[in-house]
Amino acid sequence: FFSTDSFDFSNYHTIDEIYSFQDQLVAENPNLVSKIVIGQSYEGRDLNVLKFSTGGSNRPAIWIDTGLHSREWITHASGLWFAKKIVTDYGRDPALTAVLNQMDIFLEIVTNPDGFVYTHTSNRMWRKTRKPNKGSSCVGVDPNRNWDAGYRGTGSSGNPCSETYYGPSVHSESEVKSIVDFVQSHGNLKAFLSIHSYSQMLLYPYGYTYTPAKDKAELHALAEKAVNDLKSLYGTSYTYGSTIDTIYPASGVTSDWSYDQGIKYSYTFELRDNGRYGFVLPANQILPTAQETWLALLTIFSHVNNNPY
Ligand code: PAY
Ligand code: ZN
Repeated sequence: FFSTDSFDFSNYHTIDEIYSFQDQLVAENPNLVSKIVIGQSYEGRDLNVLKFSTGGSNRPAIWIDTGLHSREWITHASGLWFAKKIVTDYGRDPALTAVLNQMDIFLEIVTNPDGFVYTHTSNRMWRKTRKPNKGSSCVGVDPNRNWDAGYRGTGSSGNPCSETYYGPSVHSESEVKSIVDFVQSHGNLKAFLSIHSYSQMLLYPYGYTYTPAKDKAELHALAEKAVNDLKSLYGTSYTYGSTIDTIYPASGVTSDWSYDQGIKYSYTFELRDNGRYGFVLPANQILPTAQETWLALLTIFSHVNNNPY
């Protein structure tokens, strides 16, 4: 009923529009894209992951998630653009083609669907999941404090009313647990890129400790290269470093978990802007944000592909 060629990437979209886009992209590119349902959200919505693969079985793979925090709309919008970019550029862009000839890419665009619907219907600034908390009138858990990596540590809260509530138990949120199960059963992820906004940062582990990651030198050098490439398009400046040194202490975050699972290339992106518009980034910044971020992603993809471990 529509072609992804006519999809309006320069505006924000509802979950129904995003899910239709995903299905249409699969229908148009059956040899390259498929959709995997890795679980259901608390309110029962499918947790959809797009798989980009040119063959093989259980190839080394790159994971990308956007929208874990529902108010960070620029990340879902960028994820949609990345999905289309991958199918457009495969076979045309030599760097992406080389990556996809050896690796798969998994992309979860609406990683917190209940929260995302809530940002459209009730509260544009909703961050957390929508699971009720026992003994509290406050709803939701911070899905970026719920992972088994320094769980309940510094920079997370035990108060269900807090925006950084770590939840009743580790991986209590099905939006988190579904990824944990997927990643562990796949067993061959080599990069894990979690995309948030805002602050214009490229972060690597750790957030829960000042102890440097054992691969810090390599992660730092690659981050520097990625942010330089990002900046080359529109001059957007990113800072980079470990989460705890660069933004603040944060425990139970996604990329610390993936790193401690042995996925060396674990990063968190904080997209535009620096706070002028914050989470409510004007739609006219979607395309430039997605385009510049893509350059950083490609740099990381190529490095991962060229440095097997
Ligand atoms: O994953 O490295 C990480 C942790 C940092 C993020 C977090 O607090 O979960 C940073 C924030 C985010 O994207 O959620 C930054 C934004 C601006 C916020 O809400 O503070
Ligand atoms: Zn976030």
